[in-house]
Amino acid sequence: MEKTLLVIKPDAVERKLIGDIIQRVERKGLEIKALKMERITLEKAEKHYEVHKEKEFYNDLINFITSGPVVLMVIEGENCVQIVRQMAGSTSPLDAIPGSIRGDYSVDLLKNIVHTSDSVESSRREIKNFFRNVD
Ligand code: 3AN
Repeated sequence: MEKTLLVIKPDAVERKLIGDIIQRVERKGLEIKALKMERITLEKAEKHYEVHKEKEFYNDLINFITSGPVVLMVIEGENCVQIVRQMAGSTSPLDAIPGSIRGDYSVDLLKNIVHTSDSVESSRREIKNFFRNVD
């Protein structure tokens, strides 16, 4: 069954949005297979965002994602990669429509509440980086 990684970023944890975001996932009917809260190490953050290494915002991204605790969850369900991305909303605050998580809670391109895997392939890589016991 398809799986995806959803990360509740440090800005959302600080703003006490953990419960809201978990509730959205549950209400949608998706299965939460694993869930934990931790502060991401520099090593894991660099691995997670390796595709952005050459981008000008890379350092800001690494500093932000390691700035405080995050909540990581593995979600399972048919087509869940695409479904959870739609629930998260577009990366740009100008495109993230109200009703989506980013559309409801953020106007900031960097501090944008959640991360979600962008493909089945990257979800496998990302889940492996953070969860040892999820296949
Ligand atoms: P998404 O998280 O929507 O898949 P990506 O993978 O393109 O977006 O970017 C990863 C993260 O990098 C975004 N969630 C956002 O926090 C940050 N980011 C993307 N583009 C920019 C940018 N131009 N300036 C600052 N941060 C950015």
